[in-house]
Amino acid sequence: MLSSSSQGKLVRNGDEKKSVIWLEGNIASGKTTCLEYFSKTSDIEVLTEPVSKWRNVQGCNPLGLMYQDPSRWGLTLQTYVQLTMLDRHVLPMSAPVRMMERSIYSAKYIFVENLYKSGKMPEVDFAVLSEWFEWIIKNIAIPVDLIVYLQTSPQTCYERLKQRCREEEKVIPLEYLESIHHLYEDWLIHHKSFEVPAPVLVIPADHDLKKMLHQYEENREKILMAHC
Ligand code: DGT
Repeated sequence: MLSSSSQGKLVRNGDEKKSVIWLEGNIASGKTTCLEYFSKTSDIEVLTEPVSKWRNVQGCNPLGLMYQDPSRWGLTLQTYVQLTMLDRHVLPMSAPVRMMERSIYSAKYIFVENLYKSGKMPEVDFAVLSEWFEWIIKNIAIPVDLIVYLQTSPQTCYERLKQRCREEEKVIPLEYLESIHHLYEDWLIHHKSFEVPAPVLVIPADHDLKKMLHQYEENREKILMAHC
């Protein structure tokens, strides 16, 4: 499904058209597999989420701290997520097509929103982060031509999460994934919450690996020709 709420921008470099795709989806929705598929089969630039930085900034682990005590460490993590995602967005492009795992938008509209709405982020922390975010998107160009949304059920993500057994994520309950899911659906499917900065391509992502690879193959052209 290709929705039409586009404000997609073109990035021009000389005469060459460049396009930027954001890959969005719940935790453990299969973004890594999707990125791997496209990086192996096309000449594109892939930017993964800087999770290793969130797990180790000068010897500290803000991701782990946030899961242990979100009220205390939510602002710390989200400030760093905002910085590191912005750093990704403004990197000069090294190929005509860039596929990027998540965005500064989902960090704010999904994860910060979730912390705040669930009562785990104090109002003052939310206000400061929101002002930072608004300043960034007003003053810094953050191009995007297409959002690919891997749509999963929270239950599927929960099963995958248990399988991969990442230390920090052992404390994540199903309810957390359900909240993230609803925020994504309200944003990208129902257009009920926040601005959607590009058209959205929805890929059902509850399937096994074989079927997922088949779907990526089927949607390949649509995704790689995002700027046309
Ligand atoms: P995949 O391939 O779809 O399983 O994706 P992963 O595992 O490479 O990445 P993902 O989305 O599960 O994110 C890694 C961890 O970082 C996960 O525990 C969720 C967390 N995370 C990502 N962005 C944010 C954020 O902005 N705020 C918070 N609180 N957590 C975040």
